Amino acid sequence: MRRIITYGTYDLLHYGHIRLLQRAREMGDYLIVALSTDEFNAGKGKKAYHPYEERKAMLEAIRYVDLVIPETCWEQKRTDILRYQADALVMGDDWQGKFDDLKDICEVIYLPRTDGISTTQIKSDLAKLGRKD
Ligand code: C2G
Repeated sequence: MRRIITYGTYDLLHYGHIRLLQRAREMGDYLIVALSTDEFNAGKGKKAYHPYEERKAMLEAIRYVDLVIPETCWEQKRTDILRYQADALVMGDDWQGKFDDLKDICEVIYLPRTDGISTTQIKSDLAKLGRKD
């Protein structure tokens, strides 16, 4: 069984996220998503619209996702990969090169991001709508 792992915040879930998860899952037989906790996001200077438990429930409802675990720090990837016996770490290419240090224990694959959509874009578009009302 080829096991894939990926990391992210997955806030305001959108088709860019879904396409990443679908492509990641199709690279193996089992997909683990390490989901940023609210506390970890605070450290990234991000405040998710949906709290962790809601973001986790949404990911668990996606057919491509087999397991959701918490991401509490940047440094846990190596431990996660070994603990969950991940064969590949898959991320969008906005992270190109950032995780190459893990190539000694698994494949590291960066997939093209989906253009034209992001959580930030959604928030800014909605804010504009709010100003028009
Ligand atoms: N993504 C994508 N296309 C988009 C938006 C996001 O392919 N239009 C991908 C990102 O490249 C990432 C995943 O979807 O692989 C989740 O994106 P975010 O929730 O924005 O995650 P991020 O803030 O990048 O956190 O330790 C790594 C971090 O937890 C990653």
